[in-house]
Amino acid sequence: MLTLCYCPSSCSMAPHLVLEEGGEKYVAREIDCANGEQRSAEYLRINPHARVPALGLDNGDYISENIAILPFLGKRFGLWSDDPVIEAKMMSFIGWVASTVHPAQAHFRRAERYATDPAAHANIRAVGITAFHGYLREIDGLFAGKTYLFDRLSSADFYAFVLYTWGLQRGFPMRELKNFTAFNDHMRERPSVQRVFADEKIEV
Ligand SMILES: N[C@@H](CCC(=O)N[C@@H](CS)C(=O)NCC(=O)O)C(=O)O
Repeated sequence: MLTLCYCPSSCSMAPHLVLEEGGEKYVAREIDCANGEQRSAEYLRINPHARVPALGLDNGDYISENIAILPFLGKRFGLWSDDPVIEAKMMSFIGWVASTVHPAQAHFRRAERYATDPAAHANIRAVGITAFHGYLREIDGLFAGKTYLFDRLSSADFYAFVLYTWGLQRGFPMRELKNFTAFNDHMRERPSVQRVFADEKIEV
């Protein structure tokens, strides 16, 4: 059975949503990120990077990083494409989110990770906010005229959905992003999304 190590409201919500959508029985293990459990000796054996998500596999191994976990789960649950070109585009999107969009929000949420001089933090935060907002607008463009990012619902959509939720939680003017908002509103109707919001106590 699969096991997901997650922290509520974090990027691990993407695989959490995909697991719920997949419908297979799995174990959801909440890691107490607020109190540093991700840095405990026991968790470092699961993921030496001290981050969530980590996905425990049927054979007891673990994989970390959304860029590995989301395609893995997508393939397992039919939320992925067999077409090599579409697959490459899915990887392109997931890679861009993991390497660029997610770090932009770390710039405004965790400025201390990017400069030891507190005087620099306000500037790092401001740059992160502008960059993150720009990326949200870019994603809005990707949804123009589309229900999903690719030919059908995929694990990449759940990653995009997490970014919309973060946008709401962080006070960005998300309703101005018409295409992204239509996607969000449609996704919010899915029972899988409602179950994860209830489990992770998300109220936006
Ligand atoms: N590159 C990783 C990033 C994982 C990551 O930064 N996870 C955050 C939650 S969104 C985390 O574990 N934070 C705990 C901490 O920073 O100590 C991925 O895409 O999976």
